[in-house]
Amino acid sequence: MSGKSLRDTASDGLSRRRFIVGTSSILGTAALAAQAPAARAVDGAGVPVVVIGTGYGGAVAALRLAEAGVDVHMLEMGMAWDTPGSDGKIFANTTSPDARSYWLRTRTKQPLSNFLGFPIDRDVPRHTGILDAEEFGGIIVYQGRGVGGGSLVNGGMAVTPKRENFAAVLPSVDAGEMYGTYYPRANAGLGVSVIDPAWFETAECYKYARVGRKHAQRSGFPFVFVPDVYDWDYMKREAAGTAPKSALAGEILYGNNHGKKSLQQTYLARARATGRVTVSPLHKVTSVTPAAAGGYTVTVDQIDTTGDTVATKAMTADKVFFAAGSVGTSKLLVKLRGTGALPHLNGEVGKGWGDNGNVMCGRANHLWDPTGSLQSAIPTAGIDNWAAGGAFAEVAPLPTGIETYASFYLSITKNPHRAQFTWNAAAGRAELNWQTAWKQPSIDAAKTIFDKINAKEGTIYRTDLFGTYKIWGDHLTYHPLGGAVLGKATDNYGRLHGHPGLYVIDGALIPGNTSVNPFVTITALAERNIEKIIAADL
Ligand code: FAE
Repeated sequence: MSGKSLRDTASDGLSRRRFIVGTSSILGTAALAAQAPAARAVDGAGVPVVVIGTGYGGAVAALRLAEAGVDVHMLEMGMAWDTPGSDGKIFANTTSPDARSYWLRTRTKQPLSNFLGFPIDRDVPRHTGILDAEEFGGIIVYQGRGVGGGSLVNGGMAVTPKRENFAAVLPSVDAGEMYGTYYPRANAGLGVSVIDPAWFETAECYKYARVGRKHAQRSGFPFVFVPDVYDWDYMKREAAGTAPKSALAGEILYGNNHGKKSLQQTYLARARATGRVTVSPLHKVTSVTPAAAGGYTVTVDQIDTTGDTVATKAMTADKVFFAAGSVGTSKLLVKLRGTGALPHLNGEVGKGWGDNGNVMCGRANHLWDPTGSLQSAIPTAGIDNWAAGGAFAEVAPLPTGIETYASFYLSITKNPHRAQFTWNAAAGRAELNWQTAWKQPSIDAAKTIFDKINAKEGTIYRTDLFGTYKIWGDHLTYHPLGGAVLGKATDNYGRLHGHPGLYVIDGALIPGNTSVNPFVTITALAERNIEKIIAADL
């Protein structure tokens, strides 16, 4: 294995002083020492493998490579999220966002921007918080930032798509292998399970889901339980008052302090236990380019918690895995092609990006149909109208702590539009050409469910959640997918065309839609690809 050159352009001492100055106004000095970036983690000479990003794809790659005896260095732009703040908690509550909540914003950008018509966003100190609301021209893409990627902020809904839908999304992948081997492996690795149906029937915190079921079934729609990575026994203890509350305290969007098995508790814990995996948080990769002596030079900015660069480093690695998420990987790759750092990447890089057809809406129920003031923040059920109407709607919580008489839904829909990332050399940034109007097919698909339910129930859409008199949350996605599609920008296992030793292993491989929530598919595909790569390339 080659790789020697690691150059720090700032000393650790300087980095640390600037870090402390930069953050002391935000979280209190006591919490700072422990949250200092692990700068020393990258001061070895070159490494066999660099993994960019610590979400699902990155975590799978790191674990399996380490188990195969390969040393891995993971570079993650977000924080470690392993140290409590001054309130004794690692993560902020959804109802009271603070500095920890948003990635380098001075004002929150909540997915539900309004309630009863009033704006609910508030000022927060600029900080390397956990949720990035990344704004492109026509869409806001929400992403997790930190060690664990999206697993830190997501609802944990762990859905294996129907086999026929998977085959339509990724026809070049052997579905028999996926359903026989890799989906089961991913579900086991992630710790996926289903709610106890008997408990569901009586739990106060799932009244909203039972109302959702009643309305779905009265209109003839299939209603399905959705597996999750939340520890259901823990949630029972929360409900019984014998354990600190997390899902039942409204925690989700800015992290769960208890109960949820994020990647920190599953794949990444196992990866670290091998002793072969090093993780450097607050390290943002800016370039990858062929190294003179073979392998690749990876350039990385070490940042402080205000987002300022405190050091720029270069590592060399024989192999580099892009696992920065659909947006992160796509942005990096189009930049590297556009700037000539990786000149042989093909014309497919940047293409095939989609929003998994995400669209949100709320319904106003009658006063005799309350959805409950206590709502588990972890969704557990969905309405499956994919085959007939192109929509799978999760019955989502509105954990406000008060009775809202609202039913709230995040729909995943069959939306044919695909956008492209390109490198704007003049502006020095990657851009995405998604158009807001492209959400119309998603709205139409969601209406196949909710127009019918409203007609049956004599109810109407809420118009107060996404602005004033605005029904559809059509400005955002939680599920970015594509940009380096399997079999197009890469071969059938994620090897990037044009540059041997570079791999994509995250949601960028999936062409824009999975028909359900995506992370189980991202994990299973990563399991499939890394097995082949370890066998053939290492
Ligand atoms: P991801 O998990 O995004 O990890 C990429 C990592 O790379 C991140 O930690 C980045 O900070 C890091 N990174 C990016 N750029 C760089 C760089 N230049 N240098 C260093 N590090 C970098 O990627 N999916 C479900 O299946 N079920 C759900 O219930 C669900 N709920 C969601 C709720 C919310 C609010 C959000 C935002 C997402 C949700 N998702 C859900 C989507 C899911 O989290 C997402 O598909 C996966 O996290 C994507 O996995 P990747 O490995 O592709």
